[in-house]
Amino acid sequence: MKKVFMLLAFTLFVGGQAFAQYSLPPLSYGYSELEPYLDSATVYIHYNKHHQGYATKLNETLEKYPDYKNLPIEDLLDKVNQMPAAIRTKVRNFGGGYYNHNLYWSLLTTKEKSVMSPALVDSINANFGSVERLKDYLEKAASSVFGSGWAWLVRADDGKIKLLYTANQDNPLMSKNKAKPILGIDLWEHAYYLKFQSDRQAYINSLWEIINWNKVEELMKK
Ligand code: MN3
Repeated sequence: MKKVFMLLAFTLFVGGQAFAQYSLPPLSYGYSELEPYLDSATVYIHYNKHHQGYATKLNETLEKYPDYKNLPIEDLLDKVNQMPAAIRTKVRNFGGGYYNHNLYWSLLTTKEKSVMSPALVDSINANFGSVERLKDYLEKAASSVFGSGWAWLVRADDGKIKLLYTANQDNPLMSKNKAKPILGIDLWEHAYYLKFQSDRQAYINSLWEIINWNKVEELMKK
C-alpha cells in the first residue's frame, strides 16, 4: 500500500514538473451565477475551452525556453518585444490571452456584489464626469473595435484613468506606452455570441450589471 502511495506521489511530482506553470485561477462564482447577464454556457466554454486553450498553448510555446517559462505573466508580457522571433507572436497571442482572461474573470461578479463604493464613484466622476458617461464610453467600444479585441480602463503613469482599445489578445502591458489595466472587457465574439449573437452593445450593457467594482478599485490603487 505504501509503495502505491509513493508511486502516486512520484507520478504527481514528475507530472508537476512536466506541466509548465501557467494555469487557470479558479472562478470565484459558479458558471450559472452570472445569469441572466452572462449565460452559463458562455462562461463554461469561454473559461474551459478558450481560456484553457491559451494557457495550454502558452505552456507548449515556452517548454524549451526556461528563461521565460517561470516568469510571472506580467513580466513575461513586459518582455514580449525582446523575445526570440520564433516565439514572440505566440507569446503575444497565447500569453496575452492567458493574462487578459485571468483579469476578465476576476473583474466579474454576481449582480448582488456588483456595487461601487462612494470613493470609486468620486474617482470615476473626477476622471469621466459621471458614472453614466463612463458607461457610454464603454458602450462605444462596441463600435470602436473592428473585429476581435479588448476595451480597457487603464491607469496611466500620470495617474489618470483612461479608456483604450487593443486588437486581438494584445493588452496595455505590451504596448509602447505601458499602462496598468484596471478593467478589461473581452470584445471577441466568443465572449457573447451564444446569448447576444452579433449585438456587442447589448453584451457590454449586460456586463455592466456584473462588474466587480471592488476589484476595479483595488487595481486602481495598486
Ligand atoms: Mn475571450
